[in-house]
Amino acid sequence: MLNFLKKNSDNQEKTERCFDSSKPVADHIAVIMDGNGRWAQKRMLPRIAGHKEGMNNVKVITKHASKLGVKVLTLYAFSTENWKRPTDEVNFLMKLPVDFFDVFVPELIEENVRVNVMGYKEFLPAHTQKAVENAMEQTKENTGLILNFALNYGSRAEILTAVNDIVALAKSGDLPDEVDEKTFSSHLMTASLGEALQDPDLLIRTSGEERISNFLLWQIAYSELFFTDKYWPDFTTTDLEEAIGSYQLRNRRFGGLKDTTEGDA
Ligand code: V07
Repeated sequence: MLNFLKKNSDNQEKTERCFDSSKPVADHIAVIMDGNGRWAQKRMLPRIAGHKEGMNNVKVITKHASKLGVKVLTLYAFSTENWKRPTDEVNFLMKLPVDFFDVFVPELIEENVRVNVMGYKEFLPAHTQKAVENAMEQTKENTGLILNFALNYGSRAEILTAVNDIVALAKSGDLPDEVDEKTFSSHLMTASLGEALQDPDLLIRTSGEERISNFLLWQIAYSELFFTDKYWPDFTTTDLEEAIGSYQLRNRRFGGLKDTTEGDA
C-alpha cells in the first residue's frame, strides 16, 4: 500500500516536471558539463574519448535548446583550475575548439547560432585562440541562440578583474562615488551577452556533484539550480526538457512574477 502510494506520487512528480511548451522557457541556461572522464572510464576508454563524446553532445543539446527557443546557452568548457590536469589531457582539450569549429560551425551557422567565448583567452594556445576567433567571427551576424563558451574562465578571477578595472577607472577620475550592481555587472565577462541576458535563469550540473565550482558566482544569485546524476555525454534532449520543466514548475510557484527577493513567504 505504501509502495503503491509512493509510486503514484513519483509519477505525479514526473508528470508535473514535464516540459510545457505553452509556458516560457528559461531564456539563459548555464551548464557545468561534468562527468566526461567518468563516462569514458566506465567504458574502459581513455578520458579523452569522454571529452570527444561530450563535444558531440554540445552540438545535440545546442540544436535542441535552439529549437525550444532558449536565447543563451552558457557552457563551462574549461576552468582556470583545469590547467592542473595531465598535460596530454590539457593538450587534447585545447584542440577541441579547433575540431568543433571544423565539424560543427557550418551546421550551427545553418541553425542561426552565434558563438561567443568568454574567459582569459590570451592564455590559450595560438591554435585554440584562432579557432575561437574564427567561430565568433563566422557566426557574428547570426541572430538566433547565443552559444556562449566559458573557456579558461573562473568566477573569482572575473570578479577581481572587474574590481581592478573599476579601481583603474576611479584613479583616472572617471567614476561616480558609488558602484551599483548595474555598473559592477557591466565589468563582468557576461556583459558581452547584452543587458537583458547576463544572469542565467537556470543552472544545470551533470554527474551528481552539487557544487558551483567557481562558475558565474555573481550571476547565479537568483538562478534555479538543477542537478542530475547523468554524465554529460549521457545527458539527452529529454533531460534538457526535464530541467526546463522543473524550472517552469518552480517559476510558477512565484505566481509568474519575476521574484528578486529571497524566500517566498
Ligand atoms: C570542450 C567538450 C564538452 C564537454 C566538456 C569539456 C570538453 C566545445 C568547445 C569549444 C570552445 C570554444 C569554441 C568552440 C568550441 C570546447 C573545450 C572543451 C576546451 F569556440 N567543447 N569543448 N572547448 N569539451
